[in-house]
Amino acid sequence: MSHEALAESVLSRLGLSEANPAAATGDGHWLRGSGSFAAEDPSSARLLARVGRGTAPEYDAVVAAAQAAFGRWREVPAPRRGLFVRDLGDELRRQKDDLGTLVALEVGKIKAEGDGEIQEMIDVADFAVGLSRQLYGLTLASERPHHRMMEQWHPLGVAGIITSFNFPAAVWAWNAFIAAVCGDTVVWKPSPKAPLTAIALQRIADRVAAYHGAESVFTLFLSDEAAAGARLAADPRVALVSFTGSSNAGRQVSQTVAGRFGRCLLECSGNNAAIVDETADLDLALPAIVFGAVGTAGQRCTSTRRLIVHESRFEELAARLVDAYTQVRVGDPLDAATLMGPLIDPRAVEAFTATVTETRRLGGQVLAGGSRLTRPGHFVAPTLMRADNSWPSVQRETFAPILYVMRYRDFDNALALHNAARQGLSSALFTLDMRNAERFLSAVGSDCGIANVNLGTSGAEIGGAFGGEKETGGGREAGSDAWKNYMRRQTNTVNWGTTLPLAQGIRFDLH
Ligand code: UN1
Repeated sequence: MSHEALAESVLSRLGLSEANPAAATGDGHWLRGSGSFAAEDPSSARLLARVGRGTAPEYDAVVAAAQAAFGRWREVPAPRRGLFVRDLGDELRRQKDDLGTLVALEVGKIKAEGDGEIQEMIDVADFAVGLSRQLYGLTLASERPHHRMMEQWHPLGVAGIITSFNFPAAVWAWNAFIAAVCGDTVVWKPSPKAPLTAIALQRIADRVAAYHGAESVFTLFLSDEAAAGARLAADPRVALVSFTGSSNAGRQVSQTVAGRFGRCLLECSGNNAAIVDETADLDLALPAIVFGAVGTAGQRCTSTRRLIVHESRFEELAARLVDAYTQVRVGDPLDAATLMGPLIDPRAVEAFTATVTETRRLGGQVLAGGSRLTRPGHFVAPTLMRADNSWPSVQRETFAPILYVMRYRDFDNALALHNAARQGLSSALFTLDMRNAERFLSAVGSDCGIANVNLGTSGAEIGGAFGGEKETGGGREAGSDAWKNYMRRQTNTVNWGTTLPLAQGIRFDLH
């Protein structure tokens, strides 16, 4: 089937039309909004569909619905809330192929990665279902006789989820599925560059919610106006704002949320590096580095952007990378032979070109790629450059497939280069030396939220807590105990005795 014919049939099977609504209150009602914006296919620059623009009235309707639903949902026992997410996960299993294709169509990631993204949602659903029976609190030892102290976790409120185009489905699931089992309700504000995936997912959620009395647990608000995210950040009805996007935007969101004592969960820019030491297995390192740098066309926050190579291995690895880069098939994301699709839009291509030019001017040398491709759609060549870690272009996160390679002499030097970045999301070391490996993972090693040995910087499993330090924002999402971000902790003390002993030995006798 041709790309166009496939697009048409997938869109119609997922309930998308030429003109789509702007917002959903999660109980089967959709709102049109005022005006509209375009959803485009980045691999052809052609219009896929139009989407309504949500404005203040639609926003208020959505938040009001989520707020009212919270009043009910928080009383539903957590394991029952889990059943809703379980059925959602099953629905995603059934529609994985179509949804994976939609992600590939809308944001240009290759079909295998589009499918992988839906699998990531299914994995989170499974995790959340298990979690729904494990929202444990502690029982603590009281210092007073005949007292019991414990900790409970209660639902928090409405969670606002702002997602980026690059993971238009999975990052919503990381947040929304965990929030839902925790008893929160959700307002989703997806990227205006990926509205169709959001609408398709909301339609599925609406159908499943109707079976479970979970109406308005998931709601959706679409807009291409920058003010939409700011409105969510400023809204005191929104207890938690989970933001994925650039550090600059994240800084704004977090300052606004902090100003009203709201809670914020940030997953901002990364500038991830991999170190290859003198003992590394290059057969293993090579595909990991190429997938990390070229996968999703370098548009993951976990993408490998800097490669720090021991001088004894530099020439060999550089030559093998150049060879691999020239073999990466760039093209239609729906073609099974393609390894790299387009960038998201013309602005991303401009940022790529400007960054390559700037790095060249600073003295950088292009080893592979370096230019945009002359074909319809927003395609660039996977690019490998020799560069210096201190250059401003290397210090910035450019959402494009540019990998900067640099050499080092001793491991101290490698670690210093590695940590000399403002961002701190993901990191990797390729080594067979256990001392280097352990040091990399130690308190004086990688300063990132994610540190891997003998695998790449991207492609984390959902079972771990995902997020990073420094300008990445400090948030942790998905697995481990990230659920605690979506709940409020309450410390309880019960006196089952007949006297009133005070803590800290204070005496207060009323005579
Ligand atoms: C992101 O780029 O925002 O670890 C998320 C990964 C994916 C998630 C990336 N599981 O690369």
